[in-house]
Amino acid sequence: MLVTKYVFQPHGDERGQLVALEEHKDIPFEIKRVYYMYQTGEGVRRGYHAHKSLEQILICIHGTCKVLLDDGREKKVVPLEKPYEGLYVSNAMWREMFDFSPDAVLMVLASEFYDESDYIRNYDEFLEYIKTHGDSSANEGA
Ligand code: T46
Repeated sequence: MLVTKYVFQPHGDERGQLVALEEHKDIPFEIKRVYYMYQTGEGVRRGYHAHKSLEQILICIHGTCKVLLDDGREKKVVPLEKPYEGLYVSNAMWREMFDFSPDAVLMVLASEFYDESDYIRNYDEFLEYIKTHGDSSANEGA
């Protein structure tokens, strides 16, 4: 499984750091939605789903967390520890987010508006979906 982590350009000066993200330039899709999670309780694990078509970039802009990626054949755990790093998560990829530090803010840039019908929330259904739809097309060559 290919894991794509983007390293964004921080524009630092004596005042501090600034990261700017533009769609189709720093981010490989049109950004239709931004959401973020914070005050995640100790020991909480979120996600437990895949998406049929949604592509996302996960950025832990404060604190740290980990993301489990599972393409149905292989699992990888990716730590997110830098506010200038973004993890690309393709469609047809099971994801779980965990090990949030108490100060973690996980921001997500998404290629589509919120649509509950795009979620696959059952792992067996996910494996079936992979079988019938083949590999994640969005992840190929990423
Ligand atoms: C994903 C991972 C990384 C909305 O109303 N609009 C939204 O855009 C989102 C993302 C969520 N919600 C509502 C739906 C639920 O009632 O917020 C509540 C929590 O969402 P959910 O349980 O889906 O959160 P996670 O952390 O399990 O998953 C989220 C995203 O939903 C998902 O697309 O890839 O973060």
